[in-house]
Amino acid sequence: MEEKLRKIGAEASKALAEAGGLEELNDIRVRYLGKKGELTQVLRGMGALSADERPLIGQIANEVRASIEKELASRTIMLKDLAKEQRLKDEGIDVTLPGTPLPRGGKHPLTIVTEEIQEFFLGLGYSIAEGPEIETDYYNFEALNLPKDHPARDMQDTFFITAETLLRTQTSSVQVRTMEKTTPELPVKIIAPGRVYRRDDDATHSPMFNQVEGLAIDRRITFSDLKGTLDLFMREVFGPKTKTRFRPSYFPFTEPSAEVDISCVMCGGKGCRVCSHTGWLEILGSGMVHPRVLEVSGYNSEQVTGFAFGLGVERIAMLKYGIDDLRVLFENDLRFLQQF
Ligand code: 2NM
Repeated sequence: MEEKLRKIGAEASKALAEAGGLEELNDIRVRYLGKKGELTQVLRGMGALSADERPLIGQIANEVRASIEKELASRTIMLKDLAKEQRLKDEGIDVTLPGTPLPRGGKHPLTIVTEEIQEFFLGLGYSIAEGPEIETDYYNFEALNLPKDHPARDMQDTFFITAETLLRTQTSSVQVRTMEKTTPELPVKIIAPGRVYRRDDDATHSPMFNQVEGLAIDRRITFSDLKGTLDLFMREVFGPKTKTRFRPSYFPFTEPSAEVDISCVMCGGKGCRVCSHTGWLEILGSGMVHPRVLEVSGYNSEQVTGFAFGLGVERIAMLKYGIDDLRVLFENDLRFLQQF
């Protein structure tokens, strides 16, 4: 019996050394150590042995089992390592190969213009303020000196959602919200960029467009501050030769109000098709903030004054880049976008 055990041990050892894969190792384990395995069979026969022989054979049987288990374990580790090495070799990535080139994106002309405007005003110490596009009638109209029956509401055909909520027609609502939060602190110097909505749709009007409005409030802000700031601003956006012209106008939220024109970017003021032979282009609206707007926003209009202005980003981009149809700005045609 001892001989038989030793033989099983030797056979198992040989089989393990020759095994080429993990599956094969498992077969070997089952064949020798399994319930019906060879070693187990031999041990079953131990009942027939005499009491003297039993301990010795038992010891040998345990030795053989232990040795098979040990070899099985080390061979398993070895084959696993080998398999892993092979896998790493197969999956190897050559990091020196050139990558797949991705086409480079670019900024949309409206983003370029908006950012340029923001940079200019940040440089003058203004902050950027934002607010909701779905507004209440109060912030979009009432607080801006436009009560419900005011005829100037017709200047902005409005998308109403309910009687009291609407898509904002201007970002002035952001100015009011900011003043409410800031009062009584001074100064307030903000610009409010963002989308606004009006019921308009043709080559120069879109139902959604982008606006930037600015607001400066402090003690002793004057119309000269408005003129100086906007004159500098226009020369920054349209070049140092740009001349500005301030024309009296009307807005319900400013008094006095002024329309700002610049010398035509196409002809320099001589007169051409772009400026309808006037030499001037209408660029933005502005004015001194109406005392009522200051009061409802929490400021004492006896002690503080302010100026405000608003411009359409699409219109500026069209003039700056010579775009003659507004709609190309929203079509996302790469042939257009790649020009910027
Ligand atoms: C414009 C023209 C003139 C304006 C007024 C205000 C506020 F909130 F201070 F009253 N924000 N923006 C304003 C003034 C906007 O857009 C053509």
